[in-house]
Amino acid sequence: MKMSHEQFQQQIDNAAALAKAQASRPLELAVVLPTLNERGNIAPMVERLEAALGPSGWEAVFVDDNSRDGTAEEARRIGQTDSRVRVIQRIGRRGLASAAIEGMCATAAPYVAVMDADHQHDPALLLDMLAAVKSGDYDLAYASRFAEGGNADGLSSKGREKGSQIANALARKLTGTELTDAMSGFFLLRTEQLRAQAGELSGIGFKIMLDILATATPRLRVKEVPLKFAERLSGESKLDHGVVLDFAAGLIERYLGRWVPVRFALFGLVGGLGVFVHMAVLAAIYWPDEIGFGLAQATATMVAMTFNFWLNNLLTYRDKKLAGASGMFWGWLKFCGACAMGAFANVAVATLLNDRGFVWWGAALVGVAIASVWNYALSSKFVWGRFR
Ligand SMILES: Nc1nc2c(ncn2[C@@H]2O[C@H](COP(=O)(O)OP(=O)(O)O)[C@@H](O)[C@H]2O)c(=O)[nH]1
Ligand SMILES: [Mg+2]
Repeated sequence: MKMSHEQFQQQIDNAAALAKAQASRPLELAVVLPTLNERGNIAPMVERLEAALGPSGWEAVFVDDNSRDGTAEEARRIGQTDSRVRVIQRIGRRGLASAAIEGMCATAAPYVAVMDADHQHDPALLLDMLAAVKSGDYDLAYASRFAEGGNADGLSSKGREKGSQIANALARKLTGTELTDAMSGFFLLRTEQLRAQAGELSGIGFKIMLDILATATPRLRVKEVPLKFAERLSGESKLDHGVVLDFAAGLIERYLGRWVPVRFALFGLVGGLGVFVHMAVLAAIYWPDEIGFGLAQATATMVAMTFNFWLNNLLTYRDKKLAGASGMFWGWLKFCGACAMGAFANVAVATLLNDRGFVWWGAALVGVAIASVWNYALSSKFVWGRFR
């Protein structure tokens, strides 16, 4: 049957009204996606979000730590024609937890979710999670790989699965809540709740959801939805998941963090171990008749410095870890440079104090303290930080 002009006009009007109604749905949910070299995953992710959440009422906030593969450019390219897509490009910064916090604080949406950008988390779960929190029965909803109906096949190793189990047991103690997957990085809550807690969150190492659950008073009511954890779509994993190590750093941060910055505590710990390494190497290679003290001491110093660099990279700065042969080499060289200056300051100050009549061990300790602070400040800026 042929359509009359009026009918045709009516259809157009209806379609326009529908489009307007959809387009003007107010912003309800922000999905925060921290990214590091995820260029190929951005466009498909936006498509999947649209498929799961509909044409409006949501936005995606990609928080990119200045990825070399042009992830931020790719997100901006999409954002030019799609205002639901936003980008926070962080320069000279690294870290999943702090990226998530910043993204969550950068939206006007009343509900906010955090998920991985590599497609291991299924956006189709977002609506269920949103419904749970909107109902008022729950404060936080999260996707669990180990809940009934979920699976962790996408986990790259058995070791990681084991690590998750240990972490769950610890988390139970910490949060007072039964969680099947405490290390999950896929969760949703009211943005207001997050903002109220933002000042308390550590922003390093510690899995961010766990940090939120552990710091909340009163305790949050948690809804689990089962997640079928998928293989990542493209790119590679950046996190090596010393889950247990992450957890330990988180605990230190939580209980000691208000007195000593955790990084400095870890740096000091590594420095202390370095002294043992130094003495052990010295004792092993120094034979007065064969190798002179100077040479032995220099060798021990190099070994200890290299050991300290390696352990700091693995532990103290695990969230900003240097990788690759050239990254490691330059990092190591700069670390040695920082330590050399620290040693110089150490000797200069200790000598001065000693000359002024300070007891010898007191002078030495002041020298060591100055060198530690100096090395820490220099290496966190130049080796692992802003100016690397
Ligand atoms: N902004 C930011 N994102 C990160 C960082 N490290 C990892 N990510 C992102 O966090 C998500 C999870 O990381 P991934 O490497 O897949 O970890 P895995 O799934 O646990 O192996 C991905 O979207 C990564 O791109 C980081 O230092 N900064
Ligand atoms: Mg992943």
